[in-house]
Amino acid sequence: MSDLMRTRRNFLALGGMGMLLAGCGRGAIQGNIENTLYTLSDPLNRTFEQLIFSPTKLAQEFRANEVNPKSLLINTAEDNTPTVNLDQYRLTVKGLVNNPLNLSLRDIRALPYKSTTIRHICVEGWDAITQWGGVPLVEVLKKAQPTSEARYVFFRSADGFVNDQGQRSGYYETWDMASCVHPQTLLAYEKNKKPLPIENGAPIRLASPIKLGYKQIKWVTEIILVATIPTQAGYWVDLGYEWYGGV
Ligand SMILES: Nc1nc2c(c(=O)[nH]1)N[C@H]1C(S)=C(S)[C@@H](COP(=O)(O)O)O[C@H]1N2
Ligand SMILES: [Mo]
Repeated sequence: MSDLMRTRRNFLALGGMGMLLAGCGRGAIQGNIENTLYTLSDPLNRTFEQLIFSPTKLAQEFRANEVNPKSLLINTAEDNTPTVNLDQYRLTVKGLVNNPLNLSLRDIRALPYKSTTIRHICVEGWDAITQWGGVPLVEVLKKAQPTSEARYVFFRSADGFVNDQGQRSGYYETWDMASCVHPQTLLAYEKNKKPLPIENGAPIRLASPIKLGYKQIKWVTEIILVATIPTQAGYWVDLGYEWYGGV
């Protein structure tokens, strides 16, 4: 982990969250989520049905000539790029849904395609204007039909590694439903108009302009709809990073 990451983590750990947020001029939604979550009515407590009919503010998009392919650095925990057999690959969607899914790459490519050219921001101090193509996550969720209890979406990925205690672990993330149904949040299989390279998360990764880099989980294999944020909320989040991870 870089010094920047450590500094940020220590700062957050000092309990300066409220001050920090006030200083950044950001709303309470990015604050101490554990304390504020259940008192906020908007938008973290809203159901999928309510959210898909709510107007959304779009994030900035860029022109094709603003893409700098070299600026997107590969950032993989433990440098552990998984091997994924594309023929056997399945994306499962389960949990609090009326219609669990088990999608092949063909199934995913048959869903509505969308392209976004957005800025990816990593907390390690770099950013990259990148084009992503894929299916809006909301389209997959619509097919799965979240129940009225579903509030968060947990993602599991194919990369794995062994931690200090010798336990095998993998990258995982949890997002709030509003960010999942955001029209610029994609399950991407294309980067800069080419098939997504393995190191960037092929066959499927999350790509969204409204969340920081560590929320953009690569090699997604499982999407599980849940009612509350799991104790293991995210790989970096469990190491001290802010859960919401908004931009
Ligand atoms: N599965 C998985 N997803 C991940 C990571 C990871 O280590 N494993 N790293 C995250 C971080 S910190 C960033 S900045 C981006 C980097 O994406 P890139 O490697 O395609 O540039 O992926 C995110 N998604
Ligand atoms: Mo990152």
